[in-house]
This record gives sequence, C-alpha cells and structure tokens, in this order.
Amino acid sequence: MGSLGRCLARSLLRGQPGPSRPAGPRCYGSAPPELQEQTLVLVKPDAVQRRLVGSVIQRFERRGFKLVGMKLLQANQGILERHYEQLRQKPFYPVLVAYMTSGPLVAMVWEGYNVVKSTRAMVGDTNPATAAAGTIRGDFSMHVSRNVVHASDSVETARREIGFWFQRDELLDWHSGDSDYTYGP
Ligand code: IDP
Ligand code: MG
Repeated sequence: MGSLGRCLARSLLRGQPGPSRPAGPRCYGSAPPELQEQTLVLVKPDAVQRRLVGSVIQRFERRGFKLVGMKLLQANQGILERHYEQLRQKPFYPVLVAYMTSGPLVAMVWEGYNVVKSTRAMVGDTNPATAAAGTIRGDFSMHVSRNVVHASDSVETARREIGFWFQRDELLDWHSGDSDYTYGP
C-alpha cells in the first residue's frame, strides 16, 4: 500500500475528519508524490472570447485541485508545433493552429491526486457533439473546431507539455489550507 493508501486507511480507522483529528504525527510533512501530480490545461481562445475562463477555473477549484501556475498569452506557431507535434500530418492541423493563435489563451497547471485522468474526465470527449453533459466540453461547446479547453492525456505528456508552456520558476509550491479537507491526514 502506498503512503496515500496508508494515510487514507489510518484516517478511516480513526473515523475523524481532518481538522478534529487526534494529535499525533501527520502522514506527511510536504505532500507525497501522488498528491503532486500535475497537468496542463489550456483555456483556448474561443473560451477566452466567450468569457468562460472563470467557469473553467471554478470546476477545478470545486473539485479540490490546486492551481500552481497560470498565465494569459497569445500562442505563436512555434509553441503549437511542439504542443501538437503528433497532429502535424492531420488535415485539420492548419485550421487548428489558426484557431489556437487567433487570440489570447489561458495556460494553467493544476496539481493533485490523479489530476491527469480526472481532468480528462472533467473535460470530456474531443468532439463536443459526443461529450457527456456535465463535462466542460459537453456543457460549454458544440463543435470539435471550437472545443474550449485542452488537457494533457498522460502523466508523461503533461510533464512535457508543462515544459513547453511554463518556466520552472513560474510554478508555485504553496500549501493549500483546504488540503486537510480534500485529503485524509
Ligand atoms: P484532445 O484535445 O481531446 O486531446 P486531440 O485528438 O489531441 O484531442 O486533438 C487536439 C485538438 O485538435 C482538439 O482538441 C481539437 O481542438 C482539434 N481537433 C481534433 N480533431 C479535429 C477535427 O476533426 N477538426 C478540427 N479540429 C480538430
Ligand atoms: Mg490530445
């Protein structure tokens, strides 16, 4: 069992939620690696134009994830060539680049337990026409050419993509006061 599992098991055995837990050593001082998983989310130019930035941020905050980096920028072709390297041969690649460079976007890094998979589930299918209601794409968009957000598809991809969009010193290591409520002791 990993340290998170031990922490969760101990917390369940104690039957006490975070702040009123009995005195004693915490399971960890700084967060263990499984709580520090990170993913890249881009709020794409259509969503910025449509004033959806706050709605997207709110979903991740409500879920309990921690924002560790965020900036508004207009992407150039160079960064998109790296970001969408796997798609360069696709027929839609030129219109994808035109869309992604058409105006400002918001790049964010979110951190937390299983954040890569959870974020993909929150974002929904690539094609909003088949994205489930309740997902970001399913709630805020209709067509694959304007699907509101990007989210990394694996831990390894996230690591690479975060490196394209952020310098190391643009990511903050901060303690979120609500971690006692979102994770067990
Ligand atoms: P993902 O964003 O869900 O990971 P990918 O297959 O990686 O989906 O595609 C990247 C992005 O390319 C999509 O989010 C969407 O903006 C765009 N895209 C994918 N398929 C099409 C298409 O058929 N027409 C236009 N744009 C597309
Ligand atoms: Mg993708």
